[in-house]
Order: sequence, then structure tokens, then C-alpha cells
Amino acid sequence: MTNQPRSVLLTGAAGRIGTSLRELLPGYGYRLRCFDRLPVPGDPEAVTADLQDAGALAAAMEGVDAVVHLAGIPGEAPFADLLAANIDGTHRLYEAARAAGVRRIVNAGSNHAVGFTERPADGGIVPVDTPQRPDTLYGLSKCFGENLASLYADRHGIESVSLRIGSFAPAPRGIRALGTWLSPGDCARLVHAALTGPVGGHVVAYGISANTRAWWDLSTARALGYEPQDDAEEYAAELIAELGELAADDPEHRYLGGRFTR
Ligand code: 15L
Repeated sequence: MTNQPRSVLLTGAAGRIGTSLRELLPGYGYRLRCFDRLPVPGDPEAVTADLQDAGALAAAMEGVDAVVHLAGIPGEAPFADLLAANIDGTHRLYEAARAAGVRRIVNAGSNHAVGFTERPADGGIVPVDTPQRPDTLYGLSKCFGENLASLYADRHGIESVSLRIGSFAPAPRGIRALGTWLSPGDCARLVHAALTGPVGGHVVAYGISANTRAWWDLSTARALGYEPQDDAEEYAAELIAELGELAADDPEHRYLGGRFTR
């Protein structure tokens, strides 16, 4: 592939997904520049700074071809904290990318941007154009990220993929995750596809593995070139024996956002 970005800024590099991508993305040929509020273990060249540090962010952005933006608070929190980290922080990230001439951003969103959407009664797949319906202030901050990405695509021509990530973990950790799991290997495949696939604006894609009980339509992710290889079904018998199936009216089963709607 000739148009693959080589040098990629990875924000939130010390976090759960960041740690996994630091291990796996170099195998796809990327050179990573890591950025995090916390020191990144084993990477003395990582930038330890907050997104509010405009100088550090501008310097980190210099010479990179693309950004994978994972930094932020990954769950419900006081609004002031989400405002600073997820809303203002993502705006600062996009502004710095625009100023540096970066053309592609992979924006880590979340299924909680649509978390109050009820699942179809027949348990079928939810389409990719599900309108935003946040389940928390956290989900609302992820809606902002999607809309910001859309604005910067239309106004500034920055291509973005907003990933509505499901449940990232080495293995599914509950019954809901049989539908929402994203394995580390598939996460790296998805981010690689989002960095290289045809975008031409702003694309929203769900981020899950090839789960037999998948909750979301992966068509936009597949159009980017994503070919998931893992399936939570492998863990189903054991999880169901241990935890039992979810009742139809259990929020974990009924709403896309599961317990975040409680
Ligand atoms: C998320 O957005 C969270 O960051 C993660 O901790 C999980 O709760 C995940 O969603 C999920 O929905 O399983």
C-alpha cells in the first residue's frame, strides 16, 4: 500500500487500548509517536503531557502523517472533567492537527454515543446509521467527538474515522460482551483499516470482532478494509454456564449501552 501513513501520533498511549496498539501497530509498519498524561512504560521518547499543553501538542504533531486519538476519560465522570478531557481535549487535538496539516485522524468514540438506543426485539443487528442517543455524559462527550470530526472533514478536509468501540478486552467479560467484544488483534486490524482505507470525509464505524451474536453492523468498517478474525462465541458456553442468559428487560440486554443506561 503506497498511501499508508508511516508516522502516527498515538494519544492516550499509556491507556488500555493504547498499550495494546503500541505493541501491535508497529507490526503493520507504523512508526509511533506516543503522547499521554502519564509516562508510557518502555518508551523514553514518549511525550508526557496533557492535551491542554498547546506547545507540547503542536510539537508532537510535527511531521506526523496521521493521528490515532485515544486520549480521554473512558467512562462516566463529572461533567467538568469530561469537558476538559474529552470535549476541549478533542477540540485541541483537531485544531493542532489542522495547524500541522495532518490529513487523517482515527477518533476513538464509543458505543455509548448511541447507548440509549433499544436493541431490536428479535436481537438483530443495529444499522450503522443509528442516530446519536447518548446514555451518559461520557456518551455525550463522544457524540461531540463525532460531530467535531464531521465539522473538520467538511470545513478543513481532514478525513476522520470515528470508531464506536464496543467492549475492548483480551476476552469477553460478560454476556453482553458476546455481542460487543472487540479483541486486541481485531482492534489493531480496525485501526489499521481506519488509517489506510478510503474515507473522503467523516466515517462512523462500529468496533467489534466477528462475533456470532454481534450487535452492530460492520459494513462501514469492512468498507475501510477491516476483516475481523475473532469471535466471542468461543467463550459463550463457559460464560453462559457461569452467568446465565440475560433477561429481556435487563438493561444489559435491552439497550446498546448496557449498564451505562442504569
Ligand atoms: C466504553 O466506552 C468504555 O470505555 C469501556 O470501559 C466499556 O464499558 C465499553 O464502553 C462497553 O460498552 O463495554
